[in-house]
Amino acid sequence: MSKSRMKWMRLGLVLVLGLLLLSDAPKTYAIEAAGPTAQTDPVTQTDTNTTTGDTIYLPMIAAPVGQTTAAEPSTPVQSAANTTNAVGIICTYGASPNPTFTLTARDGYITLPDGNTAYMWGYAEGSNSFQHPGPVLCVNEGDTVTVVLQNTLSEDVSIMFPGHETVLANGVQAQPQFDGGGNLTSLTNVAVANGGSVTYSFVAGAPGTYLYESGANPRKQVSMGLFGALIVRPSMGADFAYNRADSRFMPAEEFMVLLSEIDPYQHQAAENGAPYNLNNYKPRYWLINGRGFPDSIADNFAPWLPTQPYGALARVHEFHPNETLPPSDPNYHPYPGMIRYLNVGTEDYPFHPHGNNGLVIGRDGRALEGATGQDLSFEKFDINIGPGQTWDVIFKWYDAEQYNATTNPVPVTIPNLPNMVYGTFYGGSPYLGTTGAIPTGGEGLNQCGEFYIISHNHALYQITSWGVNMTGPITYLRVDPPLPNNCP
Ligand SMILES: [Cu+2]
Repeated sequence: MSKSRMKWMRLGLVLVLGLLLLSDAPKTYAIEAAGPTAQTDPVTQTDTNTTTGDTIYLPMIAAPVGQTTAAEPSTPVQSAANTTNAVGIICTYGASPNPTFTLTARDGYITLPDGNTAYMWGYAEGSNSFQHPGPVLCVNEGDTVTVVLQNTLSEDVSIMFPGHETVLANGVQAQPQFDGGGNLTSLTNVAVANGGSVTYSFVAGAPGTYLYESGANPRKQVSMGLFGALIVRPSMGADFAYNRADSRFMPAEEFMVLLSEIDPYQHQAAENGAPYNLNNYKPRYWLINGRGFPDSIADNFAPWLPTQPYGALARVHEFHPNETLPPSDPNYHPYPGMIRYLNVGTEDYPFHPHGNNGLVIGRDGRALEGATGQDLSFEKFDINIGPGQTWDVIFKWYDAEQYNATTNPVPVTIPNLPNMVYGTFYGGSPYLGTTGAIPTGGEGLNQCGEFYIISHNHALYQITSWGVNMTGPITYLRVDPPLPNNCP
């Protein structure tokens, strides 16, 4: 990372922290107390922000997020891990090599950052209640995957598996569906309304990231929420993106950014069974993993978001600064983090992680490599994901300039307190792993001198929830200090 990039990153962090304080952020800030296996009430205190008077939650990240200090062993088959972690992708597994999933199309509601709720349709796991988005299905390359779709909704629904060939429906080749007049009604076989069922099966193909989504009236049904992510793990192991040694990543630092949008009038019409003219389609909300910021940075399974289980906070440790493998220093992480981006909306989402370039290693479920395996990955700052696309990106964060309060201080004068705007997550010191005094009234959500770096859609009109700005598709990269640290 160049010095200038680091400086821009730091400037960006300061600006963002300032913006956060200035923004009229909703009240549910925070990070759940623990994972779902140890749900305790978050600590509450009276909000010191007198403009809202609401109660806020203090962040108490207690659940482990896999702060491993050395290389994870490569596992040839999927483990049952990563189903309850507070941060990172939550996989839904079946039993390899013949995983079977039951997805039930049902309706429900989600909470949006402006306080509204939206009526949604979604794929729930088995007989579970509604969730948004659908479960993240994690399978192994070569698995024969069976997905049983059950339909409780009042119109026919279906599931497509783009990127996979030879999908069967009830044992025969899946086919587009037409009505009696020859009009296309679905791109694949359906589960009929009010209790119908269909069973899809396919062999999990090339490793990578895929969408699954309704093929029945998709401009309505996908918009209503009938979608989810499918991850195919390579035979090399669950900590590789592809069957390439250079695609290895830290399993505890694997994240999903599933981007979507909502036109509330379309959803209202669906709820009321009323007609809706798609010429009037106009999204007002944009979401990551089914949540808008600041809910997006809350833990997986945050109890106040019962239908929106997936958080989008990325939490990493420093990559080893000299990049030698195997790692010589167990206090750093030897492999990069990985983000799986998916766009299920109708327009480009130029997602933009501050602080470091990503290395794009795959798109649409295909590794970026030549015919004989040449590495065709490329570095990218703005990750511009087109509708229906998926991008696989690995990234490394390391403290390029090693700033230190005594040995290598930042080469700028820290302004006087009255001239500073403190962000909610600022720890009072610009040095990683160091905390300092924050002014009276500062909310003090920093835990151990960690950094928070914003990531967001850079189409700034999308950074809103129907006019409540600085919400929507925003999340953070949280960088913890090197181990040993005192982070919870
Ligand atoms: Cu930005």
